[in-house]
Amino acid sequence: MELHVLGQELNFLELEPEFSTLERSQIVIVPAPYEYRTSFGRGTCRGPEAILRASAHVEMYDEEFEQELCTTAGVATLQPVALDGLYDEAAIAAVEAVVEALLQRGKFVVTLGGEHTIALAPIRAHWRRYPQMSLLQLDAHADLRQEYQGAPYSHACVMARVAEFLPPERIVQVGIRALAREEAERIRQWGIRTFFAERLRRGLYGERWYDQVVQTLSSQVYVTLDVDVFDPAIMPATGTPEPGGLWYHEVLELFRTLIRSGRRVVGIDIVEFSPIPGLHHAEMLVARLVYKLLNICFAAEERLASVQ
Ligand SMILES: [Mn+2]
Repeated sequence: MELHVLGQELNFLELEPEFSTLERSQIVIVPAPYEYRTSFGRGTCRGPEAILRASAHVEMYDEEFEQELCTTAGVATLQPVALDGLYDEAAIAAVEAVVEALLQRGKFVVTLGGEHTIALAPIRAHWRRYPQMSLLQLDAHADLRQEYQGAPYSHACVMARVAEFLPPERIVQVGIRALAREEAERIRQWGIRTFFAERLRRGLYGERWYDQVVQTLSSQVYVTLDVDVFDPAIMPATGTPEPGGLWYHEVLELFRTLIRSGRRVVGIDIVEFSPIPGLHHAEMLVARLVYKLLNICFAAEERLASVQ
């Protein structure tokens, strides 16, 4: 498969060719601007481009790990996957083929959506490569409806589609605070581990809820992060914002806890970012998040222990 990267003026972190060719880079960003069945606010197809544009203002140096990961590991950014005229399974298959090709080359892949449905593509590709993996879903919504408005490929159903191939007891949800009765029943029936935002705030998972979450995960973890997991105060730019969400530092601490435990993140997608023109803090949050999560995932366990 022919894969083409974006040039310096458009790529993640505005990286020079020296640090952003496909051959040299360990990390590859895949923009997947899919939008078909958003139900409330629209615009998530413009998410990847806004994230990449904002990333030009992200510092390459990470003060926590005292490194410039982008120059040591290299980060390539692919041209957006061409999704015009492709819907549901056809769009998912197009992105899946790209992620598959990258995994075959041994790359660490970050997929940028687009609506949550498109996460099915990297999840399936990673699951084939890491059949024992757990799936960590950071989200305000359970996304476990069998169908939504008659569509089984709605963003509100993505985890129900995942549960058709990945054993549902390996799905771990964090930050959930809006779900339908059928989804609550499915969580119980299928044995999905769900950490509700409200219970987390009430201390029902202990003071360090991060540990409780991490203990439910297997040694290889794929992460699907819907930006509506964040509180709308810091992340209003998403189709279906819900009050009472997580804070930026909490999501980072969850990742640190995960890596410190010796588990490995095998891939990440970040979906449902829907830029609001002129609202720079939201796009900066996602751009910083992508880079910071990479820094944490690429830091050795000992490194994390020493900065604890
Ligand atoms: Mn979602």
